[in-house]
Amino acid sequence: RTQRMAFSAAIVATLASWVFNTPPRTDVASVTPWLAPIVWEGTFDSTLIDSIYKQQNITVATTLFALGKYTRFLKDFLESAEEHYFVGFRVHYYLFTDQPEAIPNVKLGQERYLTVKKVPSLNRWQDISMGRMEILKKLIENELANEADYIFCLDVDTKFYGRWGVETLGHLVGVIHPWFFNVPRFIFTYEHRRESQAYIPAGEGDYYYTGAAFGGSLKDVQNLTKTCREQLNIDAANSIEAIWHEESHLNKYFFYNKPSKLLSPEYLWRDISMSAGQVKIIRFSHVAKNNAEVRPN
Ligand code: 2GW
Ligand code: MN
Repeated sequence: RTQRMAFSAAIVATLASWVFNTPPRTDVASVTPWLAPIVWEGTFDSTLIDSIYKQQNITVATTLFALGKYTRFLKDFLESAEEHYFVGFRVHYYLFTDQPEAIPNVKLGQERYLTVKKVPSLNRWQDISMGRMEILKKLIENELANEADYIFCLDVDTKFYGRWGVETLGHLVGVIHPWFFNVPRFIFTYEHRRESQAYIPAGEGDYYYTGAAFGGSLKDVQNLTKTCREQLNIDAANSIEAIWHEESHLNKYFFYNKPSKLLSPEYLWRDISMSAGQVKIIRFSHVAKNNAEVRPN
């Protein structure tokens, strides 16, 4: 009976939002306290927003790292991205790998480009994970200036299952981590040691953001990668490593530089079988992986 009531409440809310222009989602916050939108299914009209961005001739750079055994994730990532990610818009993937010969041959659509860049193999996973900020900063500074308008930096052990489109564009864009969207702040796994540059005082912070997806305009993401890299270097010099590595530094950056748009966990789910009421659609998700098998020792 409660289920039936919830169902009819959802229908009434949808009808009301069409007829009276009322907010479509009342079960989630769709705006932050600093008035940045939080993108949830039902908060935007995809046809309308596509038509607005269609007039702008934009290019979205998308960076990916696949070192060591992580090249095995590329096929699913690229094939699913071609199906769901900025469909109808110009996308340029920049793929960093230590094995260009292991890149699968995926057929890309019109106005979709892939540039493969060889990087040295790294064995310490900390170097792979944290070296990304340095490489991203250099890519943006040296190559992207006249090549792209926006950039997204994504983990490769992932796959698209639904639309990820122009509704995600903004100056500085963070994605709420799927484990922390409906928990109190004291649960957030920020870095709480003062000695680290990623330090956030207990009881502070806004949201807990994932390190697996972030983006924005070139200028804003350049500043983000530059700052995170500097802070990571200071930590390295002091022999301290933040609890969740560059994700901790990203969270510190977003605390002091508020994102202009947030994406709900629809845009980075953790396991396709994990369920939650507010998440009506899974657009992008980490795939289940056997860490012992894919990570170097
Ligand atoms: C190897 C050993 C241990 C951890 C990672 C790696 C590794 C990572 C690798 O051998 N090859 C490689 O290409 N990577 C790249 O780094 C790849 O793009 C991968 O998606 C990304 C992050 O590593 P991942 O996906 O194993 O880490 P997660 O899924 O636990 O990610 C979260 O935490 C990380 C920091 O601990 C990052 O912040 C990441 O962005 C988060 O999603
Ligand atoms: Mn990952």
